[in-house]
Order: sequence, then structure tokens, then C-alpha cells
Amino acid sequence: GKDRGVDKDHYKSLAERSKHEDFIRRAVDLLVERVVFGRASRTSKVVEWSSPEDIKKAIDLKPRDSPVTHDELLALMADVARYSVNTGHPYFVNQLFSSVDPYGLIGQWLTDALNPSVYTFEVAPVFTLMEEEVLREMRAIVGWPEGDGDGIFCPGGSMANGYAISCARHYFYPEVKTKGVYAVPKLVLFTSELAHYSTKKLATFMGIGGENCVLIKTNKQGKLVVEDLEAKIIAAIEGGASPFMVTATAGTTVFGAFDPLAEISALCKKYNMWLHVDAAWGGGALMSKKHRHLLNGIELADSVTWNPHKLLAAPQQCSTFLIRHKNVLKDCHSSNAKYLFQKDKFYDTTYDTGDKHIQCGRRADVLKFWFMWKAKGSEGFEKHIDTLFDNAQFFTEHIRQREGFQLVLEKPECTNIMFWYVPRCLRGHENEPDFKERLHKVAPKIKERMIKEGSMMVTYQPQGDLVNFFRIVFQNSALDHKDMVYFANEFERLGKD
Ligand code: ABU
Repeated sequence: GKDRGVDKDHYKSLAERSKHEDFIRRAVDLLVERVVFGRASRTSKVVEWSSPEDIKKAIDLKPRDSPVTHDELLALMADVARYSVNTGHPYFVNQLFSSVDPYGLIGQWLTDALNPSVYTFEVAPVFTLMEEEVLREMRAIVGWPEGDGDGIFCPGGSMANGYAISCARHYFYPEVKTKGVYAVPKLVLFTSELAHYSTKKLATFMGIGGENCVLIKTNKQGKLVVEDLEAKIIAAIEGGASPFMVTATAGTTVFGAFDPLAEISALCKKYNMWLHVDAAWGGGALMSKKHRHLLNGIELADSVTWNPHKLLAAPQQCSTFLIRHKNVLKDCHSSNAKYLFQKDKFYDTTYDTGDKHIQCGRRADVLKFWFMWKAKGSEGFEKHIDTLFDNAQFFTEHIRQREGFQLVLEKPECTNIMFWYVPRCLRGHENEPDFKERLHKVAPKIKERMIKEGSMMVTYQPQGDLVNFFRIVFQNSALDHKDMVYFANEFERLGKD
């Protein structure tokens, strides 16, 4: 009868539910034991190096017509973890992100379980309000009165730097929104030669043209030279162009240099230009009373990029764009889609914040960061930052004293430290004509050895006239001074011949 039918359906759904529940519990156990904790110890490998061919053989990557069993899915999970880089490992110091924060991780899992899209209050009520609070607090930390202004979580620092260009252009030339780039003079923006490549890339993307992103010289510490900036602003004006913004950097990607923000701001005021500060990397230092002086002058900026997934160690990804001017984001990007942003809803539609983004669907990257902030407090973040700087300073002094190491910058400002390791066979040959060429080959060789052994992961790069050097990045406050000595010992061991 009818009731039996309902019961049958109900029973069927319970069976389905318990099948999924069993799978999720087993998968979470595997994640906790094998991924989060099983690979985090110092004695485990940072990476299980395998060639692309080996990985293709080890994991059946091809989507198939027939489903696999739950046991097979769990085995696939274990394989994916096994052949992935263990970025939560203490010795993964390769990039500007690392470590697994337990609160950030749970915040990330909660985000995924709730699966929101943050465009309207009706589908993301808590996340909408949470973003408002967190972004206001970040603006207050930047130094804008009462934390006033606006801001967004966006997909990565490059996009945040692109939002800055878009907002600056709209601020001076709102007609671009409807008439396009044809309606405005030739626009020029400026950034340092050591700035992140995204400013030039996004200037290209936005039709301003890569050549009109003018690169400014840097000094020995990697900081933008303001005299060169002014000379290039004047040259642009004399050439008939309209300079409209400067992107300064607080913590450059390779050198960790902080540009002189107050002096750059003075030039921006003099020539009526927008000042954006790319603090994607260095922004976290604002949380520390001891180190926030590095960003003195950031409060004078019109907009700021700050990525909590970098120095503050929130899980990937967590990037913010903060802006001092209240309505520019919305005026510049809104398109008033009537199917989504209806103005006759029963609640206050100013809470439908999605239209100020260029994305439509959008992940709630705020929750993991908010959850970490709740768990640690601002005091916890301050301690974290102070530990990173202390480790970086210890490592710098340690290798300064140690034979074979040569610092690229005598006084690195942030927690990324650059150095050459000169193996024994090259010492004493510094004045020979092929010394640089031979030194250039050392870093790739040591890197190959460390990856194949899985003992640590540190990146290297050339820069201008400088041959390949290492950049070690301290961003995990679970490291201590013993780890700093371990890293130096490893370079010596891997580069012994
Ligand atoms: N903005 C991403 C930086 C990548 C890195 O050098 O670690």
C-alpha cells in the first residue's frame, strides 16, 4: 500500500545515507591519519619523487565508464596523497605558502561541507557578514580610520593586483566601463623591476598594454628607487601619456624587499595617481608590533593586496583586496543581473555583495581564516609572525658565519632568505672567468638531489645579473632554531662534491 511505498523509499534513502556516511568516515580517518599527521613528521619525506611516467603507471588517472568500489576509492586517495608534495611538512620551504594549520584545515572542510557561493545574502548569509567583519578588521590593521572602505576575497594575489588596476582606472576614468579603452588617453602605470609579474600581466589583460606597465629600478636592498620613479613619470607625461597608478610592493616575491611607501605616496599625491600596495607576501607582518614598521606608509595607500595564505599560513587560498574608497568596486564592476541581484527582495539587498566581483560563483575563502583568527586571536598571529622573523634572523646569522654560504642580500627584510651555496670544489676559484657559469649550475644540481631524496624542498632562481641562488622561505612557525641548522647541514651534505 501507500504507507509501505513511503517506508520503502525511506529505507532506501537510509541505506544510501549509511553507505555514504561509512565512506565519509573512512575517508576522513584516512585524511587525518595518513595525510594530516602521517606525513608531517620530520623523518618522513617531503616528496616521493616520481617521473610523470611513473605516476601515470602508479595511479589510474583516466575517468572510466564503470564506477569503482569504495575500497578502490580509498586506495586512490592514498595514492594521490603518496605522490603529491607534502606541503604541510616542516621542510617544505619552497614557496610562499606551507604548513597545515589545524583550525584553518577544519575551516576549509566546513566550507566544503556547506558548499556556499558568496554572491547573495540569501544563499550565504553567515559568510556575507563574516567577510564584512574580517575585511573591516584587516582595513583597520592597515590603518584606515574605523576600518572604513571596502574589500573582497578574491582568487589569488594576481587577481587582487588586477582589481587594483581596474579600480584605479575607474576612479580616474569611469567612462571606460561603457566606452572601453578607446575613450581614454594612453594610460601608464608603474611598478618596480622586482615586483610580482602579475601587475604587468593584468595590465596586458585589461588592454592597457604590457609596455605601458613601466618598470622602475631597484636599489641594492631590492627597494624601488623613488628618483627613478619620478623621472619615469615625467618622461611619460612628456611623451603624451597619462600616468594613473603606482603598484608598490611590501615584501617582494624573491628578495622580500619593502618599498618606501611614504615616499611613493608623496609622488602619487604630487602627480594625482592611485597608490596600490601589493602586500600579498609581507602583509602578515602588520599583525606584529615588532615588525609592522616594515610597512610604514601603507595607511596612505588607496588599495592593498594582502594574502593570509602566505605569511599568516591560512590554507590555500585566501587572498584579499582592500580598498579605501567605498563604492569604487561596485561602481566599476557591477552589471545588475536581474536573475540574481533582484532589487525587490524582502531583505536589505545591500547585503547581496556579489556584483562588485568579476566572478559570479565564489568560494567562501573567509571561513578558514576567520576560524584560525578565532582559535588563535590576533595575539596568536603576532606570536606566529615574531617566530618566523626570529627563525629567519637566526638562519641568516648562522649561514653568514658558515663556510660555503654567501648571502645575496646582507640584510634580508622579510622571512625569505637568498643565498648561494658554494661547494668546496669551487671555493678559492671566485676570480676565474667561468666561476659564475659553474656556480649557476650548483643550485639545480642540489635541488635535484634534495627532491630525489625528499629531505627538503627549497626553490632557486636567477635574478638579473645574479646567477642561480636559493630562496628559502620561513612561513611555518612550528620550525625552530634546530631546523635552521638542519637546513644549513643539508645544503652542505647535498653539495659536498
Ligand atoms: N605569488 C606566488 C608566489 C610564488 C612563490 O614564489 O612562492
